[in-house]
Amino acid sequence: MVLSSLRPVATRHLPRAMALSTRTTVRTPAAFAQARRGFATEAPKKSGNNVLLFLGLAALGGAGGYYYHNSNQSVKKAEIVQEKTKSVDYNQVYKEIAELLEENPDYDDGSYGPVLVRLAWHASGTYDKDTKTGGSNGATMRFDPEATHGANNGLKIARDILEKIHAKHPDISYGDLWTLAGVCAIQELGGPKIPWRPGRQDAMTAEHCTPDGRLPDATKKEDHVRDVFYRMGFDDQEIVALAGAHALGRCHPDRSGFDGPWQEAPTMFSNEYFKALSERTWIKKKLPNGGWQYVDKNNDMVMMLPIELDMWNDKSFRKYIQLYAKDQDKFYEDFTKAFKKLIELGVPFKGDEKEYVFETINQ
Ligand code: HIF
Repeated sequence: MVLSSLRPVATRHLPRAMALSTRTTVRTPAAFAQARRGFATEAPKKSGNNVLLFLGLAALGGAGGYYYHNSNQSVKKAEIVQEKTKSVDYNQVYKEIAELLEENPDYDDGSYGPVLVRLAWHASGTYDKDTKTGGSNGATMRFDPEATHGANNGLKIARDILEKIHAKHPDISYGDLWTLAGVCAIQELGGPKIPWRPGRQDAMTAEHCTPDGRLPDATKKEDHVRDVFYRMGFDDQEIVALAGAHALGRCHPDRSGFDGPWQEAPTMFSNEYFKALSERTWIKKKLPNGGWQYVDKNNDMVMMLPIELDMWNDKSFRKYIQLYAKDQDKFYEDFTKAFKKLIELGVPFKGDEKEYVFETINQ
């Protein structure tokens, strides 16, 4: 998603999450296999130990309970973990995220909302439907190398602010926390209600990280957008519906190399992105770093990425851009479905999870 030649060298980062979250669950053999499949490519290195542990716990008559991988943890302690897992108050988590969105008026345009939406999408948008790897399950962006992939520049800010919430609700998985935060930000900034379900499990090691290059590169052509989103299982209409999220937030020279918001109200979710793309005159502007972007001829503070004008010039994409520019309700309806699909890609739901439709804090 970034102009690779412009990428600043990201600081290496060892997330606190690595230290904080070191357990996983073992249930029946089927659930055990499911949990393992749910993460990413290969099996963890210590799989032999895990199988032995499982057999040992099964011998204790423990199948059906939740246990630590660490064999020095007692069954009794493990049961407490199960209890705590069950007790996550997702409504409260939503409320606390909503309350922190505007806690720092000096940050960007006064809201952490957009960067939280980007975190939820980058955690999810690594999904590959063929190999069933990537996606928000596992929250692998906690680990290097994924944390330092150029496309994820700047997302440490989002991960760090959510640590405060995780510290108060340690039993929520990071994948659930990050996606819930994206939903919260969209809703609190005036977007549609996005039904959300828990069910993501934390990967424990960096070996579950996805390879670099799965997220879009804004300097490439519209076919690249198709390659990336078709790989996740989206079609053209869903891709355009998702693209409306660029009504929110801005580009940062020190993150992607691009500069500015897509329209003048970057903390308000609306169909303004589609209106801007279809109604304004976009001209090329050179950037100090040697790259270029489009800017509005009448207001060069607002921008479009090179790939977005390519999308506008693509007939199939254009008809949906025009549709959503005219019909905000239709945009909200289609965005809701597409964003829910995005954050649920590859999540090993058991099927009995409660689905939440959170109330906004000022409701
Ligand atoms: Fe973005 N996106 N995105 N994006 N994105 C940026 C910022 C945000 C692409 C590129 C960029 C989606 C798709 C694509 C958000 C949400 C979504 C930035 C700027 C770039 C370059 C990063 C920075 O400098 O801080 C490309 C090429 C995409 C494929 C078309 C999604 C649909 C629009 C999936 C999506 O939801 C949000 C929100 C931001 C703003 C982040 C901020 O910190 O303000």
